Amino acid sequence: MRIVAATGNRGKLAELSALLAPGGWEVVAQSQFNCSEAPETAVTFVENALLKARNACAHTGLAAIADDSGLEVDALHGEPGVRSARYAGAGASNADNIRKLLAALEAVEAPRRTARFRCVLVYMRHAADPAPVISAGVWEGRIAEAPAGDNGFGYDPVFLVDGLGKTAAQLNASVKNRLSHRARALRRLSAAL
Ligand code: ITT
Repeated sequence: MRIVAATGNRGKLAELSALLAPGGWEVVAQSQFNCSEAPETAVTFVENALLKARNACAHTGLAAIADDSGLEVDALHGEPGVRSARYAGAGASNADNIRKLLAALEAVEAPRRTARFRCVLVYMRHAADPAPVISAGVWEGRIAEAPAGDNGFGYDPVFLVDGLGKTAAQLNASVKNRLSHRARALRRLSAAL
């Protein structure tokens, strides 16, 4: 079974491939079809995921899975949220985004640095699919004072996982793929499928 991953994010692609492989899915990146990335113009995760999945289906003629995700920080009223990838501006690097986040939280003490990753997945059979399958997952934690760890991507080096005393970037891929917001959303998606 082939499915197109409607993402240009290599970290997400690796995780989605690892998570879907045990179910017999072969995940193909949309870039292999020269599919351009859909503009993320909506203000909710679910709408952005629908836009990305529909764009990939339309370009490839195949079923697609899209992931819209982000980091919600309570002391920042849920920011960066749907703007997580471009928190420090269009084309921002992970390091730029982390720097901006740590600066915004400079005066915030550890107990108030609570945060969560949220992931919404959309599975669409074709571009006109009237009933896409949608699932969501969250992963609770806190924002560290400084980055630690080299694994994962995005905000992983500053996301202290509840109960583990480690950042997500200090976990190996198989542990992250058991605990993460993406893993939780994918388990629900598999059940729904
Ligand atoms: P696509 O839209 O092409 O999938 P993107 O990176 O732009 O790639 P999003 O708009 O969904 O994707 O933004 C998600 C951002 O949230 C991502 O770039 C990271 O900064 C952050 N993020 C999401 N999941 C994460 C994870 O597991 N670990 C660390 N950061 C994550």
